Amino acid sequence: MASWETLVVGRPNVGERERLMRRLDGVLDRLWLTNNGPLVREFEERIARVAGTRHAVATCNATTGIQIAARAAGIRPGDEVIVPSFTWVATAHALEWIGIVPVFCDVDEATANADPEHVARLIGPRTRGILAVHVFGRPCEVDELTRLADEHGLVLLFDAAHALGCTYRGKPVGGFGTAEIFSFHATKFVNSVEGGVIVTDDDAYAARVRALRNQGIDPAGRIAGPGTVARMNEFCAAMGLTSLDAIDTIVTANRRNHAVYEEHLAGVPGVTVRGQLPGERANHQYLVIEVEQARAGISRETVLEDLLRYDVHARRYFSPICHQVEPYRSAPERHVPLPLPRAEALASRVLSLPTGPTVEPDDVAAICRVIRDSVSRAGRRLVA
Ligand code: T4K
Repeated sequence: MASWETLVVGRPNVGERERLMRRLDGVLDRLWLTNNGPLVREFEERIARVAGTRHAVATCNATTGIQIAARAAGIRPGDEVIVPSFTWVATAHALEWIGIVPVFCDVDEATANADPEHVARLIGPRTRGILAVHVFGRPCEVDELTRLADEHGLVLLFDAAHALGCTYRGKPVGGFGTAEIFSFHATKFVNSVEGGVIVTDDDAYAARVRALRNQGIDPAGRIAGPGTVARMNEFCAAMGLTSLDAIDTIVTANRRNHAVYEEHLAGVPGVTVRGQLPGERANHQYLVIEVEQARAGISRETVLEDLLRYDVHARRYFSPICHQVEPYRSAPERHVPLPLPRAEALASRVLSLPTGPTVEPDDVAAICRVIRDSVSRAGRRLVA
């Protein structure tokens, strides 16, 4: 059983430490630290293989990756892009920071993903794109969103921060829309400390992305226009490769933990474990439960506090959601033209619990006992 200090959502998966050290030694021997070094190129090649795409371009993080992906697709300041509110705020902030206006859509509570019908209702004269999110690694309604984007001439991007290694209709996430963006932040199941990767099948687009990432310098070494500095460095790539080497072990542990959570929380009133898309490959990196207060007799906040008493560090992914925080909350006319009741309801119920290779089935059983006890205490209070 793991020590309680490891029962924390977002514990990084380092992989085999000796491999990491060997890679870091190589970086120091070569004295090639950044600017498209050999480890970054290797990382890009390997991510392109996982995603099944022709190109993968590594960035310093996914947030900057989203910005570059949007700019390379021709989305300009003042343009509107439809984004689900139920996501990490980085999805929206990435756009807002460069003057693109996120307009929030509601989600399907079952999938936690953008509801295409709601997206369709939001398309207006200033809409230039859709940035959908594969929330918790569960692929969103790719076909319907693609159809909508084609019909209205919109750019379609996917924030795939959670979805490395997942599939939609048997095809790896990565090859949909104009581009998809993965995150390799320390808290992701495969991590490069900080990092992102933009994947695409479009050669010309990939060349633009590469230039924008590196001060606008094109593959021929000419300055083709303005760009930013969003390169991944060799130290981050060393971690990314080492963590990626362990991907199968990590996913196996995540899948096992998911099954153990389901087994131990079965029958707890008002508590459900969110599932993945049947028949598709999933990475199970987020273990998310929903606490329905009316049936459980306690709120999600009480469960969170009870877990913390036992040093179990759960997280409210995602709550508050984008349109409930600034600057969006104070400008509903700009960002929230329609009510988002389903995203709000979902946000009030979700709680992410610890998983990953450092979390053993015994730990999961212990965490579930705490939840079960919280709910049954609430039940006894109701009866008394
Ligand atoms: N799109 C989506 C859908 C995303 O979820 C994210 C990021 C992005 C875009 C943007 O990707 P990046 O630009 O970051 O590549 C965390 C992550 O910081 C954030 O990257 C992630 N989503 C989000 C869902 O979770 P916080 O504020 O909860 O992070 P923090 O630092 O409080 O840590 C979370 C947990 O992880 C804690 O329990 C402590 C643990 N932890 C964290 C770090 C950094 C560790 O044990 N070790 C560590 O080194 O946002």
